[in-house]
Amino acid sequence: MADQYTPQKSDKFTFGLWTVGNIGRDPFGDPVRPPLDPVRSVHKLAELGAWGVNFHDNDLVPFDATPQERDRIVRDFKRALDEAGLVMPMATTNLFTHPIFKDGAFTSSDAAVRAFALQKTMRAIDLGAELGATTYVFWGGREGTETEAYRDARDAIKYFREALNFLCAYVKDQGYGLRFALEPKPNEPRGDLYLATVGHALHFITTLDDPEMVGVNPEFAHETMAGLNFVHGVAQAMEANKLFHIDLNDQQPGRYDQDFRFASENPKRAFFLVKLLEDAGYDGPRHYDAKAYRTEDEDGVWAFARGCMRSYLILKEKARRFNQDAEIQGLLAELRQRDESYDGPRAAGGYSRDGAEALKGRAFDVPSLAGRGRRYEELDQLVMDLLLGAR
Ligand code: GCO
Ligand code: MN
Ligand code: MN
Repeated sequence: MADQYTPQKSDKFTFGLWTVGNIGRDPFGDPVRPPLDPVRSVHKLAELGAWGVNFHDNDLVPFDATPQERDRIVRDFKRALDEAGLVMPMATTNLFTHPIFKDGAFTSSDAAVRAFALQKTMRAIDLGAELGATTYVFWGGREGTETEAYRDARDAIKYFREALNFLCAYVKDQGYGLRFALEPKPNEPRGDLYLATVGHALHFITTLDDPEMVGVNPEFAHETMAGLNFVHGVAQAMEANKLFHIDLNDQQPGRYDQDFRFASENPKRAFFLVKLLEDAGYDGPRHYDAKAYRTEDEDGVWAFARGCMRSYLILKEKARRFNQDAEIQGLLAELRQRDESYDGPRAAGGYSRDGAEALKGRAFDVPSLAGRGRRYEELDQLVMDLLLGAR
């Protein structure tokens, strides 16, 4: 039944082929669902209101496909995209499934493996560009360690940098209009991964030959696994103009890599995320990197995909109501008025010797400043009322 939370293409929802196509294999159990034909996923996602799909090279073209097989698969897939009216805004490389990548790809200690990873990535970039991708994601799946006994982590970072500099140059040389987005993750599948958080990645980008070309693709589950606040990670990326893409899902801290349906575990944090994205006018894809519970059959997969988009749209509506709610806005205005009532020297105007002297000499009513409550209990309960449907 269509209602106001039925997704439209203009909502820019995208799914990875590997997400709806997840067959439910885990370290303890065999697949529970048969593989989904990518062409079927495209048609089904279009029917549900998604805007696009993304893939790893090998989600579409098997690792050992011949050039003829590759061309046939890509032709059929392109036709499906056209028929369904879906776009393919992001592409990426599988640098983690094949045993050759067991000790990493770009950061492998073996120079031949590093070179092979570059070759595979250039071919995958060609494929992505052919299908119209504008963002290319780098998730360092196996870029990490279980032991520090051999590879010096400083060398790993250097290898990573060499690879990205090489690939940025490749993309420019080919004239592809692609930007790169690094996806941090703290652990899984390796014991520890390099570029573990958004913060690590943001700094690393500043050390590249062409930092303008590279941003981040933060994932809800990844910062949450590390016990971090995902909203803060996204905000810092945005503030640095580096939010090139985003992976939405859900996760409980301290658990295995869950990739749950968006907002299913932490709806309040998801609300603040959606509010941040919408208030800031983020106009990139709302990409789901999540999977249906292993208990599900194919119908369950589509219920999962619908749920991801529906929850986003419900939270978007809640954010709109937050911004229009007279009581909430009244409280915010009162707080802001008080916060801005200080009239005197401060950091905002920048440093001057006179300003510094004036500030050093200024008398503050410390007990009164320290004593006044912030009213966040009231404010947060208004948010809870809103989220729980009581206002
Ligand atoms: C994970 C990652 C991946 C990447 C994907 C795109 O935890 O497995 O999130 O799903 O997002 O490889 O690069
Ligand atoms: Mn993930
Ligand atoms: Mn991801």
